[in-house]
Amino acid sequence: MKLFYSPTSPFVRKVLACAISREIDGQIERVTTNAHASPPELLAANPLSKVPALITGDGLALFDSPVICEYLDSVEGALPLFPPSGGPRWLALKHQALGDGMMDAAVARRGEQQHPQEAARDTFMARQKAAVDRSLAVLEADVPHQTVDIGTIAIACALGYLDFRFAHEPWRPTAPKLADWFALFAENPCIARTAPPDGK
Ligand SMILES: N[C@@H](CCC(=O)N[C@@H](CS)C(=O)NCC(=O)O)C(=O)O
Repeated sequence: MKLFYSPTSPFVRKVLACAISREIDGQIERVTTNAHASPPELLAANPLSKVPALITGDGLALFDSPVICEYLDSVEGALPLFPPSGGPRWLALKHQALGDGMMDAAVARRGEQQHPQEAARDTFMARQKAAVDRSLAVLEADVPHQTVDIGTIAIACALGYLDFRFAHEPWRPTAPKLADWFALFAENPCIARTAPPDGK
């Protein structure tokens, strides 16, 4: 399998964390890709020009991290990260949606930071920040379980991205129970081994 990859993307981290958890990361070749430059190989796999995108062993091009992660869940026989049915499934999918949404908001805000300051930009950025702050409050009020599944992986990747790109806005003082959860969860190899690079 071939993964269009960026070491700073939290969505790529989520995909790799799933692969590590399922012990199939050795089957994935990483192709470092600047999605913003829209290289033709990426566009051939993903017309949206985003990473992650995965070419499967059968040559199928898949994109959007939830789709890729669910595909990885079908490879070989390790324990699934998507619970098959019932309450555990809906909770995991809801947590995945929350983690992905936090990453969408934080990535968008980070992108806007590079542009000249103007009222419309500031309104947009404040809206993204509010979405992340509300999500942190929801998670603090109902801290996730420690089981490694698609939901807890997505939330951990979102919190890791806040630490990586918004270290100047510490979230732990207002979410201490979530901070304790993350400290323990981050010891799992799938999170420990996928930390973003220092100082970028
Ligand atoms: N919904 C997508 C989001 C992926 C995404 O936003 N990737 C960013 C990097 S973190 C990207 O490739 N951005 C390039 C662009 O928007 O042009 C997923 O879950 O995979």
